[in-house]
Amino acid sequence: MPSHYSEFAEQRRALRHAKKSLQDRQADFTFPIRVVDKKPMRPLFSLASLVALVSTPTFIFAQSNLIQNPGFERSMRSANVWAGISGSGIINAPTEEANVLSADGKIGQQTMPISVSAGDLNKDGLNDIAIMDGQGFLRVHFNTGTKQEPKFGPAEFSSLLLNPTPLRLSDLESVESKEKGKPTPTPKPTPRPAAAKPGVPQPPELSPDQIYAMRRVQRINLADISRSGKLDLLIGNYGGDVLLIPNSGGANRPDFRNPTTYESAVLQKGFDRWGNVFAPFAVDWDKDNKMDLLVGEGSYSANSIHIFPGKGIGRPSLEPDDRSVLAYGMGLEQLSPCVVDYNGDGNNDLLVAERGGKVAVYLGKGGPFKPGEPIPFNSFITIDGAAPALPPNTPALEPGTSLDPMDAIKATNLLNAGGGCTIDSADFNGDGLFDLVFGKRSGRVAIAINQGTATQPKFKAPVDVKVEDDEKPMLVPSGWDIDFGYARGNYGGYITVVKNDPAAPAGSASHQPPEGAAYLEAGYFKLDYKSMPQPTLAKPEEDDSKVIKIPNIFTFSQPLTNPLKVGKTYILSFKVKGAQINNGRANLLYSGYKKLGTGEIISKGDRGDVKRDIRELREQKVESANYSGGSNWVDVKKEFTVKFENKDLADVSETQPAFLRFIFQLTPGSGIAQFDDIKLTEK
Ligand SMILES: [Ca+2]
Ligand SMILES: [Ca+2]
Ligand SMILES: [Ca+2]
Ligand SMILES: [Ca+2]
Repeated sequence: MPSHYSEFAEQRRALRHAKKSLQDRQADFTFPIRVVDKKPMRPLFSLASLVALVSTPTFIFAQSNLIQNPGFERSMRSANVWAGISGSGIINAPTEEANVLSADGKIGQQTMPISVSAGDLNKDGLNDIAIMDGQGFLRVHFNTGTKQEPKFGPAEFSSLLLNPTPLRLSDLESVESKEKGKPTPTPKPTPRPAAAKPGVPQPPELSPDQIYAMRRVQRINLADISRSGKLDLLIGNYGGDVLLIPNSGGANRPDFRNPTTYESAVLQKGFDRWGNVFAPFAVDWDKDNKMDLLVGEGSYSANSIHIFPGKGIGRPSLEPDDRSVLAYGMGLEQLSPCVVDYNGDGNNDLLVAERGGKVAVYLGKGGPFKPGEPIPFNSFITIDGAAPALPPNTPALEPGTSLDPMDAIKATNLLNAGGGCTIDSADFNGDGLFDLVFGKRSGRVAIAINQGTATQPKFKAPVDVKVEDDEKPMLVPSGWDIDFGYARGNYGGYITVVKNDPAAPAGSASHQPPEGAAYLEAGYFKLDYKSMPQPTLAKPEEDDSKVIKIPNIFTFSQPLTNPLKVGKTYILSFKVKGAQINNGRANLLYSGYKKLGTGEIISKGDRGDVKRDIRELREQKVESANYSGGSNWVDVKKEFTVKFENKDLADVSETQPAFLRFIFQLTPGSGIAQFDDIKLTEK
């Protein structure tokens, strides 16, 4: 497992959800009503930490409390996702997984690299690094160094978030909100614009889940499309859309915002898509003073670098008739292009990163681009510009020809960014030679400085980029699942454990827990950006009662390891403090379940299919405790008796495993909520 996973414990959860369909994620997020047979529950913490718990005097109380880690005494260090730095001071952004073609020819889930693009976004003469992360946040690490020596600051986020991931609640919780009179509009599929001209295929009917999946795996390129002197943003995605997001900021203060509608930013006019996992790159390839658009792909098609020759200034055209192949992948996949003059002959050359992390070189011939005349593969970049160290059985070459990429890739001394990567170039040390920057599968960014000459570039192995910052880490509570709205664009939001320790993370002045030595806190970091405007929360769409798109909702939850006993009375209690908390509630969800049939084969289906008797009874219940916070710690208590209304469940003696979720809304930027001493005990 890549090390960044442990550094992003919370994000790992968020992104595990992000890679699945909405339906799958709903199953994850919701109350586990699908549990049919009682299975032994996985322990929420290791034996070692259990022993540690036993050795503390609080164990007497912990024994009767059904909540694990009820006072947040146990926690794990986690990176602050808003700073974009791992615990070891290295740039790190969340990744995502997608279904793509693998080396063995099968479609399967793979971790996709983050996307990078380099450029001087704030016009201070130093090249900055922009990242599109796995959730679809554009974050920039501005270069705070000198012309000769780059240094990078913590991430600054733009307000762009094209594909937020909603929070799904269970049926029960939604029933509860309905009782409060909350409207439940039916979710509307996103409309597509009408076909632009006759003969253009009609828009496909896509479900919200499909639309969500298509808009993932965003790959970016910064380019001055409008020739305004500012860098605009091109985005390709999994579904094969290419979008243009104009830079709406000032000359040295870039700003990227959500377009009025997603469709208004899509460059294609029609709906037919000829590839996927698109990686756009805008450049005047043939130097005719018209910006051309290159598009790398993908997963399932021929995998090539395509070119749409420019017709003028402004929005590039992506009409299907204008597409030509600039370079064939010839077996290389997941192609990410960038353009440099590799050999210093004045003609543009093409560098293409592929799914193995190697970089293919295609040398340009110069002159106007002629459709039907793709440029040939030349070589892979080697370490130190050495001759490729090829296996002895490599076919001999005719003079003036190049190896097939599938042979050339077998050399043992190729530059490699550590598995599938994205690529861009910029001069990071002011020597006039292009350097390379990679977005990696680990969520890190690596730079390879060019140590060669204008005609013979030379690179050492790429080095992960560090960040100069003293950002304090977060502490994720063990045994709890937390959601501070990252996936919905809740900029600056956090949930962390705060310890009674002067060096503890952000929090109240006192840091004095009402119980033990730690408590849980939700709130907002002050985002002190130097080069970008403060990002703003997306306008919340109208929420379904179960599908929450509001950014500033926070949750923390835990499945209970033991069932509740029917007929017994329990007390749910906790301590809470804070300001500007809205709609705060703690929902304890439980259900009764009973099989009515025998579960044996009772008939055969039409085609001999076995049909089973699956008649069963379920009743779901929720007990809620409301809270709003205040300047002092307040005790909240809710007493309830476990019972079911359905008389047929009368002989059920215990519930299915129960689930506790705290859910609340904080005023963006200033709301704060603190929790401690959470107990669920039998009376
Ligand atoms: Ca800069
Ligand atoms: Ca051109
Ligand atoms: Ca060249
Ligand atoms: Ca350089």
